[in-house]
Amino acid sequence: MLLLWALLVFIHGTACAKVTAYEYNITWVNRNPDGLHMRPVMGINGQWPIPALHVTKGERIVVTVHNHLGNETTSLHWHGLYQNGTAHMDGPPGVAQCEIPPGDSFVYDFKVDQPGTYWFHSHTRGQYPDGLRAPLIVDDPENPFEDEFDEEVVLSFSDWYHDSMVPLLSSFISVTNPTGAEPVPKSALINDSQDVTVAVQAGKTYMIRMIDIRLTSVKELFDAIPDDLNSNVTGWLVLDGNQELPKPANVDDFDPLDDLSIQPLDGAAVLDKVDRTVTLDLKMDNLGDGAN
Ligand SMILES: [Cu+2]
Repeated sequence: MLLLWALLVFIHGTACAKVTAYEYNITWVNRNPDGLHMRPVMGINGQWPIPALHVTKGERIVVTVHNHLGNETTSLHWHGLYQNGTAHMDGPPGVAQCEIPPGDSFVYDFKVDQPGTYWFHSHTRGQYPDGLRAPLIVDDPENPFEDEFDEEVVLSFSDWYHDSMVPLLSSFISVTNPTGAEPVPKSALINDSQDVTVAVQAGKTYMIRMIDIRLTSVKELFDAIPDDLNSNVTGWLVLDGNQELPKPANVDDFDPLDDLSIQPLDGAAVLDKVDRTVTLDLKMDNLGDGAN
């Protein structure tokens, strides 16, 4: 009997990863991240910007989500995680789970087995541009680049709307919008803010994790761009906090980077020149009811 008990403890002990539990109370909070317009945004535990979730590869996370929004259903999706064997924890309502109704809760419980830079966000309608989103950083206990940097910095980049998504979606998917013109945002944000400063020290090497959490902002996508739209946002790397910050530079045109020119750092072989081209002609057709 003692042997069986010892054996059970052994099996249990080896099968269990480190488990971290979180309680996420989702509520409306009022914020004005671009200094132009106060609006309700979706926060977690009264906080917005929502703090990044830092976990370690191999860890099991148990996130209990309480929907205290009152007027909207919700969900959380763990962007980029494969969810092998835990597809029911992936988040998309109507696909992986039911919506979490107001006043109800849902427990996300899964093992995180991929290191890297991700984010989590609501997967309900257009809810994440209403603020329900945050970086999800999975540390690698065996990071091959561990010795090559001293500290990490997480930066998220986003567009920002002054209207909530419920009215924006109903005017977007509407007979009055037959071309399916996407709503144009009002501002751009870094780390859900416009005055981000990152303290840096000379001689240190930083690994910067960059996350694109915007909804739509590709200039080419918009049918018309208002003249007063400032698509610039500036953040500062600060060496000496006693100095005044320089005025933000206004950039009218960006020099796009050809990402085919980026070389993989992990030594993976670059693919040879293409020897075969497949041409696909795609047409974006809009239906008469404005839905595309
Ligand atoms: Cu996503």
